[in-house]
Amino acid sequence: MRIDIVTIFPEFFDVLDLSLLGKARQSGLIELGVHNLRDHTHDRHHSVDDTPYGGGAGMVMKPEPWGDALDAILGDAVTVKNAGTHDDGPILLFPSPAGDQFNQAMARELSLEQHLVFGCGRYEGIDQRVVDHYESRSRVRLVSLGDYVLNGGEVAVMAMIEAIGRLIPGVVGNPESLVEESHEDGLLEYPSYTKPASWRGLDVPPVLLSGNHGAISAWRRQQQIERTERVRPDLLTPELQPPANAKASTSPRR
Ligand code: JCE
Repeated sequence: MRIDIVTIFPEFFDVLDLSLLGKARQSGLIELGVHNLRDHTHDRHHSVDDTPYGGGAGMVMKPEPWGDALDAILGDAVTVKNAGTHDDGPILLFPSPAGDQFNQAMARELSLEQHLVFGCGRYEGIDQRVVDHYESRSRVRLVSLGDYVLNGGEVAVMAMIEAIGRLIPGVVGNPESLVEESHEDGLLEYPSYTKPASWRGLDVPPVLLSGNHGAISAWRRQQQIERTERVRPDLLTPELQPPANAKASTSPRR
């Protein structure tokens, strides 16, 4: 997978040299390009922002540097929208509190793509025409990490790249550890324990020391269900959850 990021803080992404994602880059599973938006300005002060039309607090990111930066990444690749395959050109992703909420299903879908391009906004956001323009040239999605406001898209992109990157075959050493984790089966994970069997007066649940693998599986499943009922009952009522996207929806097309 190729991932490009446009940002005014390229150093932010230096940490992607580390750990699992760093190894995936060294082995060529993930190809990463981090681009400084200011390299696509043409004025003496390398301005990326300006005052909002109509007034209001704060500044808005100017469209021209975004256009130049994204054109340089997309090239003149003609993209066919919604052709239904995963090789219809790059997907442009803009973190935004107004986006669809990012989740494990979205991470799964995006992990199948060949090319993701992330645009990191700052200030009060990016001139709306940037999204409007690229929607006519490629697939564009606004994505939100959750219902809180960040100062810009960088932290959101970091989280999404970690969630997506670990789903690419070969990035995580043991693929079984992917299946067992929270959200992949719609339930939270069971509690985990390691040695010692007793610590500060707290004992590991005896069933885990029993060697009875059937009993262990049943106990873990029960723990998952109880935990999910207690802290995330919404996960147990799928009809209350919005579909991850139109394609994944089981309801008939309108
Ligand atoms: C961002 C800002 C809206 C005023 C670019 C915030 C995503 N889940 C998320 N929370 N926050 C974001 C996010 C993403 C990109 C930008 N801001 C700040 N957003 C209104 C200010 C600017």
